[in-house]
Amino acid sequence: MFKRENWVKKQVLAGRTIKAMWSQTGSPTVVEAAVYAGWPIMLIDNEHGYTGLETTINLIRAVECAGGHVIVRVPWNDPVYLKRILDIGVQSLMIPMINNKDQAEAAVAACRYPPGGWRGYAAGVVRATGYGADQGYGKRASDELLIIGQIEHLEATANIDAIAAVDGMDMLFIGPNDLAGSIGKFEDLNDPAVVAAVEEAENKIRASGKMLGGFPLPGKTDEELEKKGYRFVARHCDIWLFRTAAAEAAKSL
Ligand code: 3PY
Ligand code: MG
Repeated sequence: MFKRENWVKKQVLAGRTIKAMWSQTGSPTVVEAAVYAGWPIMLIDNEHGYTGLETTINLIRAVECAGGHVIVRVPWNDPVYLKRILDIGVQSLMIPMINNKDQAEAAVAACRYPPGGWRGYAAGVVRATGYGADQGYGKRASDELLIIGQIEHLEATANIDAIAAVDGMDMLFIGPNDLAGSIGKFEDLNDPAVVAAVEEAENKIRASGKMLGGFPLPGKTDEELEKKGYRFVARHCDIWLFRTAAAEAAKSL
């Protein structure tokens, strides 16, 4: 019988560090090619990417058809959008700008069916259940969620302990660009103040016991993050890889 399990969550709970490629292009062909090229997890960026839900479904189909898995970064901590992205079958979500305990609790509640939350119900007809094929989904759905909150503001770093204490906020992912902007160092990731703010966030997240995610600051490697205890690293991005390769090829013009 149809039953969707969260492979990504299983990996991180087993102590493995996952690596994902950001998908910015909104192209099912590109994400499919990335999975075949060796990337088992695509991080579909619907915060800064420009895909709507219909395209997102087709991106997910392409990734899954090639044997891969998705994490979707939603545009914002918005219960309406969260409900819809969950209904299309996404189980691993990244949510931007989780700055305090209330925002973390609201995010988790929007993703969980009652009694744990207040996600709206249409399990009998949505893609998440195989359009009704998985009749046990409602009772199991919350356990299969991997909710990743982004720590990317000065307010958030001050509140990491309280955010991490929220049940269901499984992982905290540092966003160095927005964090830098919030401390007056916009686009200056090498500034010592930014490096220190990222380190402070890393230390607090590790001490909290919640899983840590992010991407390397300039000059750092994925391996360095793994050694620091990162369970999720997302550095490469489809459009960036294409643009870099295209610029290289253009040198011969
Ligand atoms: C940030 O750096 O602000 C992020 O959200 C990561 O893309
Ligand atoms: Mg950000």
